Amino acid sequence: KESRAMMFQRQHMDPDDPSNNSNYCNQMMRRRLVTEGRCKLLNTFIHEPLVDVQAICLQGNVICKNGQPNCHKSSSRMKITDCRVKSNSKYPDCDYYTIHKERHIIVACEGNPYVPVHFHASV
Ligand code: T3P
Repeated sequence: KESRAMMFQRQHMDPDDPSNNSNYCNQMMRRRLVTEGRCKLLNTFIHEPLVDVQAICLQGNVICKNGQPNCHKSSSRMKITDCRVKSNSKYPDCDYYTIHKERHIIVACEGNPYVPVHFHASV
């Protein structure tokens, strides 16, 4: 069975450099099975080494929006791509805008080892 940590990697990790292909999100959202069952409205891919993203769990502790205490904000900005669904897209033909950014990111961490399990926000 897929762990929450593995699911985070599948849905949010892409250590390759940001692509200048405007179809990046359409391809990645499908390839990583993020669009199974519905067109997910917003999903972020992180273009940094996995170890650097895992290290966020040791960085600035912040309260998550749901009140949980296990969110962490990256001390540096990270290269990310936001995939935001186009309002006219109809499942199963999920159509996305591909939007590159450099932002601090907030992830929720869990477990032992204490690793990212949820992408919370970019700020
Ligand atoms: P997950 O918990 O699988 O990581 O907040 C609901 C989902 O939206 C959550 O999925 C994360 C995702 N999300 C992003 O990927 N990027 C964002 O900037 C925000 C706000 C949410």
